[in-house]
Amino acid sequence: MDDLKQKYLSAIADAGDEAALEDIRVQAVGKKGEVSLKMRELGKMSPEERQVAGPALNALKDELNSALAAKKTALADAALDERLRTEWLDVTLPGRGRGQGSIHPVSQVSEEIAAIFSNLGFAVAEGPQIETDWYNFDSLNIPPHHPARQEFDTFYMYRDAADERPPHVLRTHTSPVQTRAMEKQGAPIRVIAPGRVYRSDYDQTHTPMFHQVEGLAIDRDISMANLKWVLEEFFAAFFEIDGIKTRFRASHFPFTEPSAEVDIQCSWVDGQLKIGEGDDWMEVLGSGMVHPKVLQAAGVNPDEWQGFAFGMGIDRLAMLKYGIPDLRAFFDSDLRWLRHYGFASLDVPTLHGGLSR
Ligand code: 2NL
Repeated sequence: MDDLKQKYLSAIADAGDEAALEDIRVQAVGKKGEVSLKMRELGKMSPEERQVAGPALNALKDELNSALAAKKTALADAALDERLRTEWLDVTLPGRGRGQGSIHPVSQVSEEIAAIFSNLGFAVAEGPQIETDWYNFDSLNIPPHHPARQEFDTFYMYRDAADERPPHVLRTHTSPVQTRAMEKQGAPIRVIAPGRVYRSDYDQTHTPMFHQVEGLAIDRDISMANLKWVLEEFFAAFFEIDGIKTRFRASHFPFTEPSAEVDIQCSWVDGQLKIGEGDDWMEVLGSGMVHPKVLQAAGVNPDEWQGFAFGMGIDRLAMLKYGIPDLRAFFDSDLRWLRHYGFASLDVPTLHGGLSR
């Protein structure tokens, strides 16, 4: 009986977990366990033998049961200690934050431009980015084989030889939006047309997709004096500089006559550009009085109506306003400038702590 006791006490001491301990309990003191079997043998014993073996077996059973209980408690304590050691949480760590989203600078500048012209009485018009060559060129006094069609580096849509629809292009400017607005609304009209335009060109100052805003004001007696006032109001509001000066230089566009390129006052000091001061000039837009043929093409009688139009690059304006040196930064998914210029919209934290794109 001492052998039995030693065997089970040492097995209990060595049990590594609660499952092993339960196996030992069943083997030792379970219904068909070794101790229980021995107890069943008591009936076959003589009264004298039973008197000694009975209490001894009961004592053994009690001792094993309390050893099992003690070991069970010890194992549970050890398991809890292990969890406390490994499953801790430092509640003083800083949170993950929410990754503040913000608007893309081109979208922001588009909205700023629309708000300023809205205050000047201009509506916002939109139109298709895939245009017929008639709307993109012919209606703007750029006939087939006109050299300007080459200058625009136009993307032509694929067209089957048997296709009877007119040729389509990715619009090279938003002028067709204004032709469509004149067709629909007639004169008088004051609209701006902001949006994406496409030219096959790619370097530090050109991307094949960029953003343009054009403006159009048609009435009975609109002149270039009105154009100059509107543009000076616009630049003063956009760059937040009262009395910013503009300079008009004679130029040529097929869709305007006369035409002018417009510069704004600026200075270059130690390679640093400052808008609205100094005696340098920065070219920012093209403009002019809408060509009679363009009015005619849009169904507006040029003997009755006249007006100005202008076009400028939104991306370039955003670069000037926010000091962004390379146009490609806008569209190359480069996040460095986003953070640098305070537009952190794509800075989303991930579970592994890196930056997601
Ligand atoms: C430039 C030149 C310009 C226009 C765009 C225009 C539109 C209509 C009629 C006449 Cl519907 N003109 N747009 C006029 C002059 C210049 O853009 O260099 N833009 C960046």
